[in-house]
Amino acid sequence: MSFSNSDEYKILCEKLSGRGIDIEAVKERLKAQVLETPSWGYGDSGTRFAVFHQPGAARNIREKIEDAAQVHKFTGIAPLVAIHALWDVPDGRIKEVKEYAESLGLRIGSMNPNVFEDQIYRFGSLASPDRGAREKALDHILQCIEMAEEAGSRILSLWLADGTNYPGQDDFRRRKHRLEEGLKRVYEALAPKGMTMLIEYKLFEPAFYHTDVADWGMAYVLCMKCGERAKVLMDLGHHAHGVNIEHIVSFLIDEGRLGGFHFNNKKYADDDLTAGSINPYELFLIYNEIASAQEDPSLSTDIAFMIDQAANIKPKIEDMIQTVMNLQTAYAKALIVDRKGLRDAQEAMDIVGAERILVEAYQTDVSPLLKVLREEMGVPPDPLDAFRRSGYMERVISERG
Ligand SMILES: [Mn+2]
Repeated sequence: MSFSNSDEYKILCEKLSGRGIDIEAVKERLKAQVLETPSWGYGDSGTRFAVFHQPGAARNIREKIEDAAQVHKFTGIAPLVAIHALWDVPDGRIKEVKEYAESLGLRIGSMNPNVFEDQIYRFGSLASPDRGAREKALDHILQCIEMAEEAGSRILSLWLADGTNYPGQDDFRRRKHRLEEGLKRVYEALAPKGMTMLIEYKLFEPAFYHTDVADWGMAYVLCMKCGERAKVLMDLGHHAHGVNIEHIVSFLIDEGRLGGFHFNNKKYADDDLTAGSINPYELFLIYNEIASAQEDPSLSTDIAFMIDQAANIKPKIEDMIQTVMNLQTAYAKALIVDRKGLRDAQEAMDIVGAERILVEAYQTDVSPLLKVLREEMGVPPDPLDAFRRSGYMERVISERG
């Protein structure tokens, strides 16, 4: 029997029709969501204290791509995989990686330079007082643009570990000027190719006194100085406690400068936990801003929906499937918000009424809708359960050891 004939789906449809929701339109929008998983989320990872090895964890880029393909196979909405230049393609042979990904039904998503591991980056990369470090970083980023082009990737994601550890260590303004100069040179190389440069901000870590791109405002200013193809990348784990993330999302979308997300979740700092695992209501409120903006024809919502997380002890592929499912669930709930009712309540200054509309959508069990959606997309109704029963993990554990 098809899930679309189930009583639970019929009851949900009736309820949503009553709210004026077009359920077919909701499904179309859910089908159109494209998520990107990170290559680095499939290999062994850890904290600064220890790396606990997982049986069957991917050991190279081919295995990472194989694992990413599993996430897409079971969810149907994660066809992109992000590449970390030095970790994944140290020899620069991106064409082979691209072809292998395509043979498994994936495409290369964002290209991520690595300007934080080499010893020369001790005092930073593009903002470093060391000219040699700045030049090395710039050379590498320019190479990444070439690789991205070869890979068919449209996005260069820049995260710089630049910052200082002690007051007085370096001059804030001089660092800012060096950074601006470097970013402009990157932008000049990338914009004519039609690519987008994303600038990711982070409050602290690895630097502990100051970070050169510490928040969205600094990233936004740097983007404005480069040009319209430079946009802000928001990693959900890169804010201070209590920061209203959905407000930043809304503000940046309205300014046309929200370029992408790095989805994950945090309890304390940049914890890289499963998206939606700690604060699912926040994730819903973020998607609520996206869904609302998508319905405003005056706004462009060309946003890259990327995941940036690494499960240190949770099984990695299951973690990624869980995240994809949590993102899809949050989006589905955001799409069934009664927008007209919400606007009416806001205009009537009815605080309780407005909040109830959001909570009603958030508390709606959308699983009957997602089962029908997945059936229509030809993927299992419960991707996680299906993956567990597929025997994939058992096979790679025996093959990879
Ligand atoms: Mn990130």
